[in-house]
Amino acid sequence: MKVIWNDQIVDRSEVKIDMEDRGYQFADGIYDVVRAYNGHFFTLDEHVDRFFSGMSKIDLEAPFTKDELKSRLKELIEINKIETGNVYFQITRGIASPRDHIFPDPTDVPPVFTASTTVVPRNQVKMTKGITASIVPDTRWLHCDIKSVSLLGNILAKHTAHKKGFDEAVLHRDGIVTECSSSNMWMVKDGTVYTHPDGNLILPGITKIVLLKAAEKAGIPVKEETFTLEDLKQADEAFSSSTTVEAMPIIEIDGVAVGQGKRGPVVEKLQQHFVAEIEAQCGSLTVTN
Ligand code: PSZ
Repeated sequence: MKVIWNDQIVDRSEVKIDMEDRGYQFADGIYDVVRAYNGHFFTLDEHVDRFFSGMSKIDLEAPFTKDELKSRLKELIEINKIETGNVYFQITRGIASPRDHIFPDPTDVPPVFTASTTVVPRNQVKMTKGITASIVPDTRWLHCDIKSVSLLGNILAKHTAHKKGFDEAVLHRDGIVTECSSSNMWMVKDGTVYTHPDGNLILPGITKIVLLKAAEKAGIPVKEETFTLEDLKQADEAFSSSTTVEAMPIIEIDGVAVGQGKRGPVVEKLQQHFVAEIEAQCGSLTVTN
């Protein structure tokens, strides 16, 4: 498998990451993950737009244009022959030694860009069966809209849920559900779908954008409004969304069934529309359920 390292495509073993890289020292960087189906990227423009917006939020100037980045990523999946899989890409503020909290002058210190691929099939069994989750306090910082390479708050929450035997962590601040540790969070009550509005407390998910459009097409009412842990307890359905899991039913929270304790009709309808959108962009999928 080849990877991108700045302006080269090389074997991973050839990449040299400096210990004074600000990504390593300070988590001073931005990343994104985009999915390919049938060898074609899905929502690549949206992921690249978010990546550029993240860079501008941390005052990091891109060393390439959006089009240059897109063609480089396309080149990588072609070289690695990725049909269905993920591309992880990240940029850091470069190598500045000695270590200093103050940003280096970007004319002296170029950013460091890397990208790699993994083959990941769609997990249709899980998408049908659903997953379990646990409620965990959201102790992250107040810039959750930035897809920072610092995921410590997210992975600590995931670890807390995993230790207890649950698949995902549903995060809350003072009883208000924000999102999950690596996905956006949704609930359904009386036919209406609820999800936290964009802002500094959640990541503006690309899958969320696709699902909002899918709901509109399906005639399912959506409210981008906050909901509480109490609301979630009364929900008919719950699901999470991300690039890797698409729309994933959450059938149990802390051992208590959500609604009927199985995938509900609203998320199933959204999944069908989601597949239709993938097929429109990437060609037909083999859907088994
Ligand atoms: O490999 C990784 O680190 C990935 S792949 C997808 C994610 C992480 N996460 C997406 C994510 C998230 O981390 C949080 C906190 N909220 C929402 C999402 C969903 O974003 P999209 O839909 O753009 O993947």
